[in-house]
Amino acid sequence: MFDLAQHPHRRFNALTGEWLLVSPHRALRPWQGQQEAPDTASRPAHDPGCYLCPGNQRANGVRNPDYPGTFVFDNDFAALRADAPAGGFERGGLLRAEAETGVCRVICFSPRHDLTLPEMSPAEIRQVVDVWTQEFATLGARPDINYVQIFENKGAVMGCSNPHPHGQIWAQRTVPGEPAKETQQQLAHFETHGRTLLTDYLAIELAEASRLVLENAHWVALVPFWAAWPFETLLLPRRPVADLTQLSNPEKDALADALRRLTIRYDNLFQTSFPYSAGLHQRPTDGAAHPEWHLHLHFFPPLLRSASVRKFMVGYELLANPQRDITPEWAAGQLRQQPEVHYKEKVG
Ligand code: H2U
Ligand code: ZN
Repeated sequence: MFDLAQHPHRRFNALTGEWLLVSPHRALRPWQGQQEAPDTASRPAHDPGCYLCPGNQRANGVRNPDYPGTFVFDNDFAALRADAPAGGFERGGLLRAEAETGVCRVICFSPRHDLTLPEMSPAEIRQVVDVWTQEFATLGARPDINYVQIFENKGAVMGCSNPHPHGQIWAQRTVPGEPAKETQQQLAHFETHGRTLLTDYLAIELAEASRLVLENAHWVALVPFWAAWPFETLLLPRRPVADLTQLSNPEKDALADALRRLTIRYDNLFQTSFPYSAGLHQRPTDGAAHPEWHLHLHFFPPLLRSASVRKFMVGYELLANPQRDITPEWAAGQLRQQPEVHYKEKVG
């Protein structure tokens, strides 16, 4: 009898149209590999050497204002530039290149150097949601911007260069690979069923309940059936909206609440500042309404069984497709068990 919890199988990612391999029995294998140093450093509220703290000088010499809440600026080392020359390159149909233009921004979530999202208040996180919304609206309205990617790298293991709470925005002319795949999958579903793919997916997950992590009036966080990273989650609104600007005030407050509670659970899981790359997926800003698009947030955390053991995508994953050992259902159960009071608050 086939059992999702025990037997090797592959799962379909309905959002991207790709498959992943799940090997539940491998979770028991001994670990003699590399150990990460957990992030236990205590930080000052203001670090004179931090290029994101209020009043400090950045790498390009500009001084940050004495900002009281969030603060957004153009990335001084932007990967995309609005004024890059147009043009392209082609050889025999196989070597192809196109000039790409865009804008990169950095968002400080808080003036406090020592905080992270789970340690901020609901009202402070709501300010972050509002900045994301404004930036999406302004950048997305530009004729030269057809996609706005908002994301956060958290923790040194995710390549984050600075512990000051911050995220980034890369906005560009073309729709990049992941949102392009999701557009295709969501469009196909919407054309067939007249409802968004994630509306129908959420109904199944609410009925099954085994992969749910937390809920509030407007949002649900769950470990997706097709999760590739150990504690990967998807945070999605119950109402099918295509982008942040379509959210009501109560929905934005509820997003802040869900973000806070989810990231607290992450930190509590291994009693550490839990590293991840996370971000929003929203409709392309190409002028079309995109009713097939159902906005959502992905969290991709690398930690596997403790703060010191992380997953790498190597070997089979690089050459074939993603693979995981612990099941999404087991991971969801672990996250469900976590309290929603931050562990630092408990001891402190
Ligand atoms: P991480 O989120 O991966 O740590 O990146 C921080 C960004 O901040 C990075 O893209 C930018 C870097 O280019 N940055 C500035 O814009 N100004 C600075 O003075 C330093 C870093
Ligand atoms: Zn700082």
